Amino acid sequence: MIELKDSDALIVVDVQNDFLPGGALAVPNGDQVVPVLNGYIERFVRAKKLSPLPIFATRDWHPPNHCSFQSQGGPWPPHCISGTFGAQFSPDLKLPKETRVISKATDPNREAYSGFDGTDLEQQLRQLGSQRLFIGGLATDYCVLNTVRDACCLGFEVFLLRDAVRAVNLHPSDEQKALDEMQRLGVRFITLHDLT
Ligand code: VGL
Ligand code: ZN
Repeated sequence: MIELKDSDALIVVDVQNDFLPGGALAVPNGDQVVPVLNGYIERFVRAKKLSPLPIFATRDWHPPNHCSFQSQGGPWPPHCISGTFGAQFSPDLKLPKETRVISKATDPNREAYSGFDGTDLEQQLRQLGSQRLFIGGLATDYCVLNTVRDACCLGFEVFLLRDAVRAVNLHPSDEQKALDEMQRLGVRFITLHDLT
């Protein structure tokens, strides 16, 4: 069992309409993470008496001419264009009003899969005194992996929400490769049942 403490933070990665069924870059079964993430959110909200423990939500927030789009020679269909419906968080994701939103990959000429890349996420976490990061969302083999990798490199203790991640699996083994790398980095895999 894991007991949450004041130096913990939750990071919900890219649970946006374009990554959900019917979206421009739908992650297979991506919608299944939403109710589970709501469970984690509830625990982080309730863990502290006055204000919730810190909850971050990252979002892919691309300009219409982003370099990752096929029209610009990149690998992906256009997705998560800032201000569009596809870039909005899932309407079923119950983010509290205190949620800190981190927008990334906003520069047309740079890809940024990690929530730390080109953002002030690390600075905010340091300011809060966060030490353990609980990370889940979409997609296991891209933005979750890169966010987890950076978090480990920056010295945070990382918990992967194993029941609240799904992979794109452009190649069928991508999910397993991502999980193997996270395991090698010393990440602990947990499920909602592990939280008291
Ligand atoms: C992502 C592909 C392209 C992700 C973002 O959030 O994992 N994947 N842009
Ligand atoms: Zn993207």
